This record gives sequence, C-alpha cells and structure tokens, in this order.
Amino acid sequence: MNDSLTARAADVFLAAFGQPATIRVQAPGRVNLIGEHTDYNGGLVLPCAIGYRTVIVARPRTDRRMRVVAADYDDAIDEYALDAPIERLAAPMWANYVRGVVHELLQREPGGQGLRGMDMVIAGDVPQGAGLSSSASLSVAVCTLFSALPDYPGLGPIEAALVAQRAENDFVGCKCGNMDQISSACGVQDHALLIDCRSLEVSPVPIPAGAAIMIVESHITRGLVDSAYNTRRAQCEEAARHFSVPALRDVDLAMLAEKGGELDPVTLRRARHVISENERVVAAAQAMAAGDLERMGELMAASHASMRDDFEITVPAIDRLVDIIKGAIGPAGGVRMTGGGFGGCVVALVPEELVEPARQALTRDYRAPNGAQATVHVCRAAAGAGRL
Ligand code: GAF
Repeated sequence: MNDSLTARAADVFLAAFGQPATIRVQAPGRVNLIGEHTDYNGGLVLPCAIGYRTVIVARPRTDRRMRVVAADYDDAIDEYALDAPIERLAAPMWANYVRGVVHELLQREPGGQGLRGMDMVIAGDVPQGAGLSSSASLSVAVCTLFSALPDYPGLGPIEAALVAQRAENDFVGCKCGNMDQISSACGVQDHALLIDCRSLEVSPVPIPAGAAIMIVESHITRGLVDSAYNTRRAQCEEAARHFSVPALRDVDLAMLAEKGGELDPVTLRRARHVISENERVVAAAQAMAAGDLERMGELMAASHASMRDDFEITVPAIDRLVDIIKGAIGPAGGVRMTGGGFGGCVVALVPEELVEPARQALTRDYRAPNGAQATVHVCRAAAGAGRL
C-alpha cells in the first residue's frame, strides 16, 4: 500500500481548503486473470484487485456544494451544487466519473436529500489507459466515500459496484460490464475473485502459493469510450438474439456448433470467443484452487489466442509481449492480454523464480512502436475498497 499517496492527497487538501480532511477512503484497480468480454454477456470472470488504487480524502460540508480537486491533474478543481442538475462535461473526464456517481446517488434518494456537499481531493497510482481499471477505481472510491458518511445509508460492496457501473454506463457513456467495479469493491487479499456477472455471486479463489502476478504495460494506450468495445458488445447481443436467449451466457459450444453456422462469420467468431472463454474461466478457477499453474498456463494461452483470432482485440505489440514472456517462462505459468483490448497490459501468473528471467527477456526483446520499454509490475492480489 502506497501511503505517500494518502499523505500527498492530505497535503493538497490542506492547501486547497485550509483545514484537514476528516475521511479517507481507497478503491483499487484490478487485473483480470481470465474471462475477457464475458461480463456484459452475463458470464464469468476471474480478476483480482491490485495494490494500485485511487485515494480520496474529504471533509463533508454543511451545505450542498461540491468542490473536487484532482491532485494528479495540477490540482484542477470541479465545483458544482447538488441542488442543480448535474451536467456531463466535455472535459475533463475525471470530473465526469465523480459527477456520474453523485448523479446516480442523487437519483437513489427521494428528493435527493440524503447527500451532503463535500470538499475532496483525489489522488491515484493506477496506471491510466493501461486496462487496469483506473476509472472504475475512481467511481468505486466515490461511492465508498459517500457510504462512509454516518448520516447516509451505506451501500454494500456489490451495491456500490453497481452504482459505479451505472455512472459509467449512463453518465460517462461507456457501456462497460460490471467486472471492474465488482473487483474493486469486493477484492480479497491474496485471492482472485470468481465472479458470476449475472447472479453477482463472488467466490474468492486463493492465488497459488509461490505464484507471482506480473502485470506488463505495453505502452500502447487504449481508450474504452472511443474503442471498438461498444461494437464488440453489439455483436455479442446480435449473436444472443440469433439464439433467442437473453445473453451469450445461455449458449454452450454444442448449441454453437448446431446453430452457429447461420451466423455471419464475424459474429460467429465473436460468439465463439465468449462461449469458450466462459468455459475456460470455470476450468481456471479449478486449476487455481488445485495450485496447477501449468494448466493455468494452457488456459491463458487459449484465452489469448481466442482474443487474437476470434474476438480480434489484440494488437501486434501485445501479441509480441505475450510471446516473449511465454518464451521465458515455458509451460510453468501463463500469460495473456488483460482488459478491454487494443493495447494496455498483459498479465502473467508465474512461479516467483521466473519473474526475473521474464523481466530480462522483456528488456532484451520488447520495444513499443514508440520505442518505449515494457514496464513490469509484480503485484499481490489486494483487498477491496474501504476506509483508510
Ligand atoms: C473493460 C470493461 F470495463 C469491463 O467491463 C470488461 O468488459 C473488460 O473490458 C473486458 O473483459 O475493462
């Protein structure tokens, strides 16, 4: 845990508002071990929260004004009143994630009277645009902050995650699923989370002893709102309609083999990724529980190939990163792209002693198209959002 983040936010708070903050909360980013683009199909995912997070230090006000400072954006400030309609801004985007959650919380309150105004400072260390859910960690942190107020009815972690997701879907305009927010709200130290994104059941699965989680940044940035994410989602919904089911979660490989031939080839490939990925998540949770990193390696390799060939969300530099790491770790662990796609990070689950060989291979063999070297983070699975 990076306590200097909280200290920095507290210093900025004092300088901006002239008195100390009284509440401190945090919400982590996440890395997804397996189960990509399955969440909005009512499917299964296996992410874990990570030790990079968004911290908010705050002080409730007696009136209904909001003053929100972003310590990572030159202490820029966003000010508004809770009594006027909350508008979406053209920029900056960070302000919209806060506004979106506040807007959602106001909708939940009859007459919007439960919320008090707030002075707050936000600081974070989740790499941005890297597929590690910096935005979900911000929205979940804002929910956690309001939940911590003694006179506000607290939200449970799943409820907080769903409020954060709705803020992103309806206010910010990104049609993301619920994986990132649930991971941030419900993380368990040293465990991945098997999440059923339809029933919202969350089952912690221990990270095998002696295994390290490596997150490797490709330095190809991606933007969820602008990317082909929404197109993929629409293709999945079209495939579900073809099978006359609510979501692709309700289709298995046998059904796909029987009736999938009537789909156009692209939609068929999209559906095949989602359906096979759900099966891999179940197998991966079993492999993790059994401490079987080799099996995890096979499943992660199959997941990456499916994202590359069927869902078509990888890019050459990411495929190269995966190949380099796989070459260094051999069959003893796994590696795949993680997150929404088109850049961002790869994740590897490897015996601890293979971290250094993988790091050396990356230094030797990887350069992003702009010449940047990969950045390696070795992480532990972290606890979810809460008060500090
Ligand atoms: C992004 C989205 F926000 C998630 O909901 C999920 O769909 C993921 O991409 C792909 O698995 O992180």
